[in-house]
Amino acid sequence: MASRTTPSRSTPSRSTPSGSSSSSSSSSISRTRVGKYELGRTLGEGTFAKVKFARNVEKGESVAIKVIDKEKVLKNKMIAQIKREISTMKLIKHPNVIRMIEVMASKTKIYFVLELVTGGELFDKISSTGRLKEDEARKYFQQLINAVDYCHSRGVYHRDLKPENLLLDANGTLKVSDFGLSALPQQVREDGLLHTTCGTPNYVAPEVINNKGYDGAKADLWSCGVILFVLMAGYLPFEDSNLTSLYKKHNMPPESLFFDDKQIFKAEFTCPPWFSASAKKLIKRILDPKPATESKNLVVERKEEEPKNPVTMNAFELISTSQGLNLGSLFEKQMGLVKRKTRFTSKCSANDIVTKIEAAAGPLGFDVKKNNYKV
Ligand code: PIT
Repeated sequence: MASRTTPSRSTPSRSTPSGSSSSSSSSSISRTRVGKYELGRTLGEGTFAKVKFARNVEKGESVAIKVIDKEKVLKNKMIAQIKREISTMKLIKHPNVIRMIEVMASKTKIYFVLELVTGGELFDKISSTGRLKEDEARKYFQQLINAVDYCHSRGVYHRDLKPENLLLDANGTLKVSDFGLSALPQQVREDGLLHTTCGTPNYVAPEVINNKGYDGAKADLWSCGVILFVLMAGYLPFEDSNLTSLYKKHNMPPESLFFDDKQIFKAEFTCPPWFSASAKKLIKRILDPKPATESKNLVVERKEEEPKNPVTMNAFELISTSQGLNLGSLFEKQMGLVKRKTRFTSKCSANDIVTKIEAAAGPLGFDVKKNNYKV
């Protein structure tokens, strides 16, 4: 079932920045200024954004700036996604995740100022050398797991982990990038699961493809398993054409491709002979198409259906809902789509606030109903 071809890139490529601002080519580089940043050459390009090399002219520091076209965002109804990407990146500060320095906006563009890394993509390591030795793959895998574990501990699920989104800095340290498809706890439905199908087919867990909801942490872990396989094998564990076209072609629920013995495709793969016994064992445990099997061995955190405590917000979440710093203001004037809400904050406990609202509402003739701290 394994594909013998080198995994193909699923997103437009990024070029490796030279690191210096390259005075020799200064005449051919446009000198656009965005605030205190002078934009340089393009490091990578996607459908909705470009990542550019830039220099902070006040501090002399080099950064990467992701330039997003507002019109494309509006046309493609991606406002929520961009907001989520910003909230996510602000929450995450980890040595193995690209750091967001600041966000700016002009009339037509949104700018994410990001940590500059100059070592290219992990993907390039496999395509240039075919595959990695187990020791090297282990080093990157450990860094990846550290980053993913940290993100999960903050309630952030990446949902599009693949070698192209793993960048390397000048010292070869792995940095996870591209949180454009990431999910935050707010997206978890009442069943405690995520429901949006996203990611890149080759790296996506079976339960993400079926529409019944999935655990974001387990889905990311599946992608890590595929990444480890690809790093050490030099090819994908699951055939691309099987995954992408089979469930479309047969017009059947994707999960049946994985769970029914009689179906053409199961999540079966064979480890190449050069994998060590322990690597095989680890990958087989991670690439288990039935995450419930895994749960027998692991403690799984379940979301309470009825929250016992009122919803709490951390500083970043609070900031992202406040008018002054709300990203809605990046869009609001043009679109009038972002709803204005008035929020009050209080130092009193939730119970005190509820009691006071009850006391005030009763004499005004209101029939007060309470449910999970909503009044
Ligand atoms: C670099 C160099 C480079 C690309 C990037 C950063 C991109 C980083 C990035 C992009 C995202 C995101 C987080 C980080 O959500 O070639 O220093 O969309």
